[in-house]
Amino acid sequence: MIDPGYFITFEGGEGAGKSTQIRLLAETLRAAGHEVVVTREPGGTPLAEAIRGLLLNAGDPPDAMTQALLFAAARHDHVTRVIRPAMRAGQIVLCDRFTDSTRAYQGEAVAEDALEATILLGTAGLVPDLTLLLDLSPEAGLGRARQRGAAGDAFERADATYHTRVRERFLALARREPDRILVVEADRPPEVVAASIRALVEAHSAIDLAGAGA
Ligand code: Z5A
Repeated sequence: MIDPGYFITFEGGEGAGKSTQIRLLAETLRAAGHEVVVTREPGGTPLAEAIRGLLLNAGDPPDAMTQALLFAAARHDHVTRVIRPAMRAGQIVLCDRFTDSTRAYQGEAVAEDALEATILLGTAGLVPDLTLLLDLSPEAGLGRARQRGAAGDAFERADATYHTRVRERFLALARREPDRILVVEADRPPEVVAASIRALVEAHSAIDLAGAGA
């Protein structure tokens, strides 16, 4: 059965503006009369939020395969309890990070076939309808996060070349799946980025952004 809802994920490096843009798109969609669920990964359920705490606050981070398995466990709980039910109810789900983050971050150290196996188990086959990749240099993104006063989680503390390779892996994923993953230049003022995102959603989905309430 095809779910009547729609699933949009936001991806990109640290500080790229994903949370900001999800909030702005959710406002636009709600004003147009849509029911919207905003969620995030790792997280979105009490169990997955607990796993998030284990992963992001680890003083001695586990190896990448252990991370991938924990992300998959968190994701399975999130997909089955939150994302799928919302889509069955015809809602639009906006999710801050999803499987492409696993590919971009854990893909550094886990072989592709093993990583894809964890992803398939975690998602039970769910693939986003649309993914917006907010592309920004790691220097700019980490600078924004530091300005905000973030303490820096286990991933942020990785060296700058690691974040550059993460960015390259995200862009390679977009080249591999150009119909699903759309690259958005994130080094522009938030309202300009938001306008680009609205235009992309209008052009690449059947979602009506004008709606009765707009
Ligand atoms: N991870 C993984 O390894 N594998 C996985 O499968 C998954 C995740 C799912 C989760 O971090 C970490 O988990 C992540 C990868 C790993 N680590 N890293 N790095 P997170 O979700 O907590 O952190 P984040 O995604 O990097 O969130 P963030 O720092 O909050 O970034 P953001 O949501 O993209 O940005 P923002 O909060 O909207 O904006 C950041 C600041 O910039 C803020 O002060 C804004 O006001 C400002 N901002 C936003 N937009 C702009 C523009 N356009 N111009 C100027 N300033 C702006």
